[in-house]
Amino acid sequence: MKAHDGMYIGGTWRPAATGDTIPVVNPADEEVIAHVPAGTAADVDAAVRAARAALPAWSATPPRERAALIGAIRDGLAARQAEIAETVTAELGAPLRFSEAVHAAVPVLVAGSYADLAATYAFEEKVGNSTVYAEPVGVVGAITPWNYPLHQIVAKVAPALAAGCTVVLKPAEDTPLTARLFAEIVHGAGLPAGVFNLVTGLGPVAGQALAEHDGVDLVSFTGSTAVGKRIGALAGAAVKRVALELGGKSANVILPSADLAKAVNVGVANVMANSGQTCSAWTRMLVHTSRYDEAVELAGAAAAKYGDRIGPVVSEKQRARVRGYIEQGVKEGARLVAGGADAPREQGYYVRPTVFADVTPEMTIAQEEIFGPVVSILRYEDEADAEAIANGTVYGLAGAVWAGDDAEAVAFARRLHTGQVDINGGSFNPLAPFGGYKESGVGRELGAHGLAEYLQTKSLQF
Ligand code: TXE
Repeated sequence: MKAHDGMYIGGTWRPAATGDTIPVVNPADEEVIAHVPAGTAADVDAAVRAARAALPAWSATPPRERAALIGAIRDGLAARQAEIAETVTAELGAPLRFSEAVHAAVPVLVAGSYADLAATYAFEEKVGNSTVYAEPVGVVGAITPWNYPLHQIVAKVAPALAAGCTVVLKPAEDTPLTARLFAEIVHGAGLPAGVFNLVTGLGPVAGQALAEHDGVDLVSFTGSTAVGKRIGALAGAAVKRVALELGGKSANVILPSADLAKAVNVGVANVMANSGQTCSAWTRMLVHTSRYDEAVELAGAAAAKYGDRIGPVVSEKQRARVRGYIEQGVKEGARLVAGGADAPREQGYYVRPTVFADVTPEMTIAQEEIFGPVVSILRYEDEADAEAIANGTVYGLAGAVWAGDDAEAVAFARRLHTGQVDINGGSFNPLAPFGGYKESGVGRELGAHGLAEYLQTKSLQF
């Protein structure tokens, strides 16, 4: 396929109406690896029209048939995992092993879960003297970020299709090649033309046009809180459904009874994964004062072991942002125990695995999302103090609690104002709802809760 043929609208590939393109850069060596169409409002409009035209037939397709087609997408994702991993590595910079184990593998699980849910979900229910129908919301505008380029797409498109919605996807401009691969897989799965459409382009141009389009019934957005708030305001003004998955500043609370070495090592690994570009990353490590020094030593050693093994961050802009936060941390009096703002290599957007000790709750690095490989270690005096610190940011996306037994950790986790908590390590569950309290967002992704975002109910009374 020629690079400029990268948009998929109404079942066909096409360049942008203007013919303009955007370069795609490999963050590991700063080389331009491809160009994709720079879609504008005209392309978005064509895609929304295609999605509207496809909606009546798709929403009337029996759920089991929709399930079979989502299953075919799942199979396509499974068959092309190696190519997906290479593509994510090329445009995001993640180490190939991580791309294989996470970026290429998780979407297969998520697509599979929605093939199953589409077949089994109660789209019709008796409630007393009523029948309640769960009907598709309509045309979905999906706007996704670059940090988990394929997962973010599948976590929106699969439930939307399962619900009977049609979709226009605007992926992040940093990682459009994974999105194009996904569109090829959808095409190969045999979805009717117009059910899924891809418009590549810049956020303030194509993204904004999609968020503002009258023909879109629901905007599902994952990205920065700043853009999320604007999209939420637009949706509010238009009385349109919206789902927002935004930033986080999740706490990793290590209670005194926990296995400290395990909690610290897993905690550091959690932040270093994907070079810290994970909205749910446990970026604030909270340690009881009695074990604080020991934890700092363990975390410093854990980060130092990473050395050069983490990938770059996605772009020059993100590297500048992350370095700015590290410099700010030093300026505000936090103590560097590993890493720092200096460049570890001459080429590529690399940031050193960094750990800060003596971080206090009001510091910028303890409040704002850094989105880089940076752990902040905070001290607490007792459980009430830990709870206040953990809940003391505008965010509430995820977190972790470690204790000698699960029951103690669960009791503390129930006090956290956050959407998802890993108990003594936890493990990924594609059926568990994921999403934020407070400014981390509105709505949930994954599992049946994620499907419900794309449905509206109608009740008939007898
Ligand atoms: O996000 P943007 P950026 C956070 C993280 C990161 C920061 C900035 O802290 O450092 O955001 O990242 C599209 N109308 N997260 O600048 O701009 C854009 O094209 C409509 C957290 O990359 O929010 C892309 O597709 N759309 C996060 C998507 O929004 C617009 C993941 C996200 O980009 C738009 C990524 C507009 N006006 C960043 N402007 C998470 N929650 O996982 C941009 N976009």
